[in-house]
Amino acid sequence: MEATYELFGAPPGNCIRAAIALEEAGLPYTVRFVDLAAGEHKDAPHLALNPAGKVPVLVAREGNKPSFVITQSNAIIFYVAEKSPGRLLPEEMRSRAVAYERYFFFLTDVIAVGHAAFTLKRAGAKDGYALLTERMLATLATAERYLENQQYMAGDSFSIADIAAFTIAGSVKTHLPWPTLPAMRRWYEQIAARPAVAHGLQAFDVE
Ligand SMILES: N[C@@H](CCC(=O)N[C@@H](CS)C(=O)NCC(=O)O)C(=O)O
Repeated sequence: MEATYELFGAPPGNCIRAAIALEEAGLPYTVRFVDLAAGEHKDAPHLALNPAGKVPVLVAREGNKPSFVITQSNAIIFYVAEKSPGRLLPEEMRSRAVAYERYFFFLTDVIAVGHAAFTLKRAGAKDGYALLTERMLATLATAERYLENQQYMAGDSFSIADIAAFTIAGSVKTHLPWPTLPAMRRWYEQIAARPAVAHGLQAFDVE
């Protein structure tokens, strides 16, 4: 029996990346909005799925039975990529290694730094926040070089590297020096126009 999927989540980037991956993979899934503000992620039904009390969580179902539960947005994204050969990762091994390289560049050198900056902001550490934000934006801008001679972040096909890059670029859109980033601007508009990306971005919008 073919599995169907439920993605438990909320609007922050970790969940949005997982939703875009499912959309781009074309896997059948439904969204289960978890109200973080109301503390729903700390309630017993959610803790039964993820004892860490976090989102996203992906539940695979065969019939009515959950057959598989996985947490951690990046584990979800890789699982989804493997379920949809060629759609989120190149099949050729070296091209795939480049996609990993770029994906982890955005994840560890840009997104993680952005998360650290946000934590400092919440702690009132203004100088640290400014320093890490500046570093994150400068590092993100270096991705211009990936796009000078190719259409996507990791070559000639869309990949998980584009998902990571697009969500972080979108969240700091108004702070990027776009006049100096012509290739990234072209790429950003092209990724934003993908229907699967647009659907994934709105996955956790509540009416
Ligand atoms: N490394 C985890 C981070 C998960 C995470 O921190 N999720 C946030 C939302 S983006 C969350 O559940 N926050 C609620 C909390 O920590 O109480 C992942 O990538 O899935």
